[in-house]
Amino acid sequence: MVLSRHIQLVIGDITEQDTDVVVNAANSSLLGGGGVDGAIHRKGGPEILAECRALRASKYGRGLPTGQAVATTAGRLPAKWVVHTVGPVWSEHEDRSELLANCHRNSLGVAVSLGAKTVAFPAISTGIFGWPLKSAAKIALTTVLDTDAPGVEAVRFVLFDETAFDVFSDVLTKLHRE
Ligand code: AR6
Repeated sequence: MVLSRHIQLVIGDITEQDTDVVVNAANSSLLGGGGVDGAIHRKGGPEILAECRALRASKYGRGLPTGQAVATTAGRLPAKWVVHTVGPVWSEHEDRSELLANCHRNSLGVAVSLGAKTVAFPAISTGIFGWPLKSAAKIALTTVLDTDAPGVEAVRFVLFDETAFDVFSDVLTKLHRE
């Protein structure tokens, strides 16, 4: 584990982050939705959707597969880029953890290719997609700590409320003790 990587946990709104990259909890269509996705397109403006449409018309004609990641402009957001990734929908019957880990790995990979130094993640899949917070926090934090991402100096998890913040804090504290 790369415990030296700087991990920040904050309560806040992903659209207000001044990191180089903000990660969007998108869906395969790349054409918007609710939650984080809705907020990013609303506040970032039409330039983001225009680039998403261009991606659908070219490389991702069938949509962005779950676990993968792709960058667009951040439009009017303070960040430089939005990296869109598609989290798995929670299932009680099937273990989709690897797909959730892939979202984090692949988003960091895209951030590295952009030359980003700072990356902000929301708690992917824990809203509309229904993933239990504690499990999502373990997967997100261990994956970010385990992934080699040259040039990325800080990864910030932006939690929407105190409950999510407390869960991520507990999991991170336990990981540092292991
Ligand atoms: N900033 C930070 N966190 C937020 C914000 C915000 N502005 N808004 C919500 N959250 P979700 P998912 C939290 O539903 O579960 C969309 O329709 C929220 O409390 O945004 O991956 C997409 O188009 C939760 O903890 O993403 C997809 O169809 C977390 O962010 C689908 O929802 C993620 O919630 C993706 O669902």
